[in-house]
Amino acid sequence: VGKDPENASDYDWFHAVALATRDSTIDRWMDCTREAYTGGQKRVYYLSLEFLIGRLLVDSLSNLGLFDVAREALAGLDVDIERIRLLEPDAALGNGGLGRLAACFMESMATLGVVSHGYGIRYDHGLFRQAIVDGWQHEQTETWLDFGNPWEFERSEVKYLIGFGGSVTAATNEKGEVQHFWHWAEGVRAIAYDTPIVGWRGAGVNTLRLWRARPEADFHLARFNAGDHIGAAAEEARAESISRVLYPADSTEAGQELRLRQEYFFVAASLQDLLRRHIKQRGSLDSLPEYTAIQLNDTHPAIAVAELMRLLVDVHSYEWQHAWRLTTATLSYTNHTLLPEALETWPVGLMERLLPRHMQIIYLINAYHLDQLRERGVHDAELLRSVSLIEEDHGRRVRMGNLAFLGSHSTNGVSGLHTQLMRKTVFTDLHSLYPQRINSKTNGITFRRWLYQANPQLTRLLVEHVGEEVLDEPETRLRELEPFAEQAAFRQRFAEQRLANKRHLANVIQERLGISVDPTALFDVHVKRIHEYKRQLLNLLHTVALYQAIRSDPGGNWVPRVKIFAGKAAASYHQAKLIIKLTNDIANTINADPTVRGLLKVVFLPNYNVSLAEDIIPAADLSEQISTAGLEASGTSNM
Ligand code: 26Q
Repeated sequence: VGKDPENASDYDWFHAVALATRDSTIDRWMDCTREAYTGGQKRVYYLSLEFLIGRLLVDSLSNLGLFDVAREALAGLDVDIERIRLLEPDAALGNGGLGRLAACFMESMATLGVVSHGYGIRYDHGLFRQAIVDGWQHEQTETWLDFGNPWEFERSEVKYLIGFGGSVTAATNEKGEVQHFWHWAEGVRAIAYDTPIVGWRGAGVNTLRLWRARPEADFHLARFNAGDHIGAAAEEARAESISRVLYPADSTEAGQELRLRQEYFFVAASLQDLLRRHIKQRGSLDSLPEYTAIQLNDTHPAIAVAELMRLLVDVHSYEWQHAWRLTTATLSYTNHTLLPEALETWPVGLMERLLPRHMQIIYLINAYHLDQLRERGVHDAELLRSVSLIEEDHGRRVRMGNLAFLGSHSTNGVSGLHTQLMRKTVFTDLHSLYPQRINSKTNGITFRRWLYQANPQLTRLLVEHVGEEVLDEPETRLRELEPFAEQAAFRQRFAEQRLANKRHLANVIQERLGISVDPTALFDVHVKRIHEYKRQLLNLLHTVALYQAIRSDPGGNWVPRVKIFAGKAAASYHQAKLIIKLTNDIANTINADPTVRGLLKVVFLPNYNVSLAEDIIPAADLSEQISTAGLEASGTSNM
């Protein structure tokens, strides 16, 4: 990094270690990329508006088996890796579970040797930083890129032009076929930024490709040269606003135009990119579904259905039915919620203005779909209305869930119960028409981050008792731990390890809040986005009830307990913000009351993120998973 060791700041050290680590992933990464081109493997493309990655230094070092080497090398230079690693900002390009799942899948696929690419947006600003002032949540801009991002490679040469607005014309070609031309009014450039994702023991290295929006250069320059400097700057700002900031809501707000522009922007860039790769490797798009699986992370990328149809029909001249077969055989859709307010719909008017050709294609998909049903003898008007892509009741809107379902060959829920409820509620009618389509894929987490890295002491205990193999085959080997449950010596070690994790969290609480908590108390943990259906309020009622019970019987046989809360509220979600304020007020009252004598403490740890989760979760004695039955699709912090 161009500094003498004597003058290097801790930050320089972090940067140097990160660059050295990145360097040792490159050879494997290039190998994997080359193998993917020569091999016959199917590629997985994970399209997601969110990747909630957290820090990468320890993740990469530990998966490469270089953590101890790095620690010793740094110690020889008088640098403590434990201090350095804390300087890395979290990559917080996600809101919660859905984004974290995407990040876990990327690492997991690299570990399993699945050839995969994540596609998303390189937001300048990730999820807001949460500050607590007088008990209230304040949102602060998150600036993860301020000191540069050592993990990414800017690929200036990988860029695509993405169109918006304008109009559509049709013409008959020499073969007598009608061809459509979309004359878009506004072009935005998508530039690729690649981050290598290393799998366990460096087995595979896959690519997370995030798109940044830039103005279309020539257009912009022409304006500038003509003397319209303000106009040129406005043009630039308008284009770049697309990748400026993550939408900080975890359930749908009123459909905002910028959100739709984000969705189309990254879908269009990703599809152009993966089709180009497929044609280069396989010659023609006829074999697309054989070699390509595109997974839609919720409906956020569902416009991919219409965009893939547009590319196949308008650009690659496929006949409609053939294009539809290729599209549905390539796409799959994961649903993460049944909450009616969280099901995405877009006003037809907005769609027509921003994506006129896509709106035509959606109408056509709908017409073929409804015709086909009538041919199959389905005439029930109510049923046809409910499976239509267009909602007619509250102003006409495009239903993105129905579009994603129809445009894919597989639609999955994220737990057994959630999948069953998809069949019984939101997708009943579509399910009755396509009974094979809905299936269940229970969520998981990567053991590498959430066990080996976040809980090294427990990992050591596992390795000592069932052997090193547990790290490679935890699904089968963890079973071998069972007999030790009865062994006093093992239980002693287990208890010590737990206490160490709780001491660490107690230190974090002391540092951040100035509150001292007893590490031997029961740590009762409720951490996740703040939402009424997740029922933090119910837990607060329990907290107050416990407080009153202790006050009325201070000499009772109480188990000392610390209630630990953390989580962000969407900036516009008034009720959720009020729940944060209530938590802090209850904490202040209880923590200041000498009659409870520390038998009960309440803390709200600000700015819950992946790194804080890594400190809290391994220290939980009790993990509160009390969402209203049937409303939590899966939950992953429970894992
Ligand atoms: C949509 C439109 C406009 C603005 C925001 C959104 C939006 C953004 C994020 C809607 C939903 C989300 C995130 C949802 C989410 O995180 N769901 C969680 O997914 C986890 C992984 O499957 C499950 O474990 C959780 O149960 C589910 O709540």
